Amino acid sequence: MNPTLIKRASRKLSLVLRHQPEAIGLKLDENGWAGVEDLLRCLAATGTPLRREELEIIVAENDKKRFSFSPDGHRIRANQGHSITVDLQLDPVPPPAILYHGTSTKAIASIMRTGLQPRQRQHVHLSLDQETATRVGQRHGKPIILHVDSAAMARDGFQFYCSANGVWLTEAVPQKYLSLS
Ligand code: HQG
Repeated sequence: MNPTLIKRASRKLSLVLRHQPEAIGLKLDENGWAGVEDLLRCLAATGTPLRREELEIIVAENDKKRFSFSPDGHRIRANQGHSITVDLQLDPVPPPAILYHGTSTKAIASIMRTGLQPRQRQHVHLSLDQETATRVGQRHGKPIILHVDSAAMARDGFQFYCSANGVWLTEAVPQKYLSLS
């Protein structure tokens, strides 16, 4: 499959599986799943025809493993990043001692006042390493990395989740757990 087509289809999947399923007339269940047949039908009806085999390639080759099929292969969902309310049924897990959040320099003053907020998404997204956090921050401008004292947060009762594609998630990070490198 042509890499440009894969990228374009992947963007569309992110849009409809995380943010606006109604844009193609699709319905997600409460856990964020869409029926694969429904998805392909809705995509075709709105000008993005895709075959099942192509969808499988997109899911397998997606650079961040953003999507998963259900074990029986009949359903598909985004692994994280939703703005619509879905219950991914992730179990809380103990986090590594330090996690990282990449953001842009222009957001720092506000973050240091009010902590990290999920903004449009369901969770604050945290990275396991600084390289990943830098790539996340670059999407917003000049990147800057915040260190999150996740060990202290866990001791204080905050819950952490790890998505199927290895992104660490938590509800919010109060300012006192944040430091600049
Ligand atoms: C910032 C990508 C001001 C926050 C990535 C971020 C990730 C605040 C922005 C995933 C703030 C939200 C998520 C506060 C947070 N004041 N700014 N109090 N609290 N912010 O895109 O973490 O390619 O919703 O620092 O790889 O950048 O989509 O979150 O800059 O995993 O799969 O508000 O998206 O993955 O931006 O990225 P986002 P994010 P995908």
